Amino acid sequence: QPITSILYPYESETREVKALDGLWKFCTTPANKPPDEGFSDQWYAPNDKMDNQHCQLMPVPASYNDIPTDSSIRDYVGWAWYRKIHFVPSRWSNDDLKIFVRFGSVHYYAVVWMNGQQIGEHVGGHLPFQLEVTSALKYGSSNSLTVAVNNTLTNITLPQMQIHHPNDTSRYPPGYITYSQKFDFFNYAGIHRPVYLLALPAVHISDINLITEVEYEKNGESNTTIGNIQFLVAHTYQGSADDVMCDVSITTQGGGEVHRSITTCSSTITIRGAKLWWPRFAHARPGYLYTFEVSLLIQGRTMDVYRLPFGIRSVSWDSSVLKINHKPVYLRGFGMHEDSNLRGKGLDLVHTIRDFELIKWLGANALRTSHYPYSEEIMNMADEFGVLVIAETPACTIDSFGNEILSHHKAVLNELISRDKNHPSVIAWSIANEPYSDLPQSSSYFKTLAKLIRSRDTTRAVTFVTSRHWDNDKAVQHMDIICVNRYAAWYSDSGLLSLIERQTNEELKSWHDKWKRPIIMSEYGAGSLSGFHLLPAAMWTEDYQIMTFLKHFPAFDNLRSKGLIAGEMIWNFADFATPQEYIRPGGCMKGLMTRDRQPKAAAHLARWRYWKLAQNI
Ligand code: GCB
Repeated sequence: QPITSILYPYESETREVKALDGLWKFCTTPANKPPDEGFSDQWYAPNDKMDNQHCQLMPVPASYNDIPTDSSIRDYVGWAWYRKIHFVPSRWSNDDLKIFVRFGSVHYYAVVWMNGQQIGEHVGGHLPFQLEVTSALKYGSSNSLTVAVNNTLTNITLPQMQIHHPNDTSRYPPGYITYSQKFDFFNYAGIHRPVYLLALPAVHISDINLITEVEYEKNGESNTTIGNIQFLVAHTYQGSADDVMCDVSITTQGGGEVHRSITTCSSTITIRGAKLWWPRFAHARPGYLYTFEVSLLIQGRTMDVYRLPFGIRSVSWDSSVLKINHKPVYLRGFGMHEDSNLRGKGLDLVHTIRDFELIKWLGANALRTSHYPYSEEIMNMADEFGVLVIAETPACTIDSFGNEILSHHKAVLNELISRDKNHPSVIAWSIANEPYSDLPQSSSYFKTLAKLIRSRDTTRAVTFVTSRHWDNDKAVQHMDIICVNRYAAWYSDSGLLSLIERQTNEELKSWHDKWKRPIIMSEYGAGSLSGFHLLPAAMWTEDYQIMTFLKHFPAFDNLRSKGLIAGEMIWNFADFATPQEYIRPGGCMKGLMTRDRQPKAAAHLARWRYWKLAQNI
């Protein structure tokens, strides 16, 4: 795995960024060829061996699955090849620069060549990686970037998938392969997030770690808010540590400087009268962001400049509630998916902004990045909008806890924390969604991962999302907060709406009584087909989805009044694609929004609820 100190690719006076997004050449491996044909036939070679006969144009970023009209591409499993011809300016041929290619994410395995030279690979479909290409480039000339992408999931990938080789030739042709997945979303594939070339100073800032803490100081009648910002700036300078200093400033949104110092690159800054970052509708304007600007000085000379937006806030919790800036906050939100029509899981800024407009419209203050890390652009929006985020790994429904999956899970967590550690919006790390945490071996597995997270970050809560029974879950004991998914009157007691209130009260109280930790209802809901109505309400109608919510709300109010619940999150923000299954009419229909982001009737009810909760924080 490449090094994962992965600062967002902002430009500055010392950093140039060139987007390689747009149309790329794309080919899958023909069905009559061996799966590794592209490797043996050297499709990565600069003389463009990607056969024009079966190649086509493909937009980047996007999933490739839903764009062509051919089901063999929608359902393709194996190596797919992407190629981009691009120009590199001659001014980049400079000993003082290093050039990198940076991928926001490629699902799932990626092998990368520049001008026929393999420059690296990456495993895992949801996190960025950056590879150095300085010596592989042709400057002042055109260059050929090739990426081979493989979406095959197995028992040791996250998420996991089972591959079957049925040998019953009365039903399947010889060599036939089928796949079964436990996770409930379509395994979209391709280059999902932006691709950039970065020209960085040879000696550059490689990482920044900011930790903020908040204090209130009483001065007679008034309170002064104090923000402490502990920072660590990492760099690539190899010489003596005595040569290195950092010129650090902190500026407000209006551009005013509230701090400036030339210091060692690891220090603490105190801001009296700090404006805090708050979640939406908490105590003041949500999402206040300062800019942390740092110039790396080597023997007094500026080598690199980087500006990082950040918020001053603290996260804490007691045995029943979460606190931001030492004040209780009740989560009202949902689980989401990166999913949209035609684009699949490809980043689409139209959708990103629309989703945050809808989050604002709904009066929500929290989301979970179910069931994998979302794009950096979405995380940046959560910071801006004051949305609290439970950041989740792609470990959805894992059922085996061996060493191989553990070591990949560790790598993913390390990459996730490296990427998202500076986001004020992130309040908790979710190790997994609905693992088989009733199995005894899950205990040491989750204990190990919780320890890893705490060794890297003690400022946020550690959790995972359980669907097990409160009395037989073996892994929640290692968590700071407990997230529970439960589908009363849907997956259990289907159609029996009258049982919801009792079951929700009993269930969540039992979790709290046993563990005395903040409990979040992280999923509940019902599927509804937009426009389908029946009275009395029946499953799959919009009426039933509304009734499901209406029956949960009194239980939540009761539990909340007794300090037994710290948040409620609807499943799901919007309808999303799943594999073809007889229990799903074309996708998971539990969205408040349709897949094209228009409200279903239940969205108006959720909006009424969330605005009401927002008013009596
Ligand atoms: C769950 C899963 C989620 C599914 C949902 C459903 O428990 O966490 O990924 O989409 O149920 O609708 O089945």
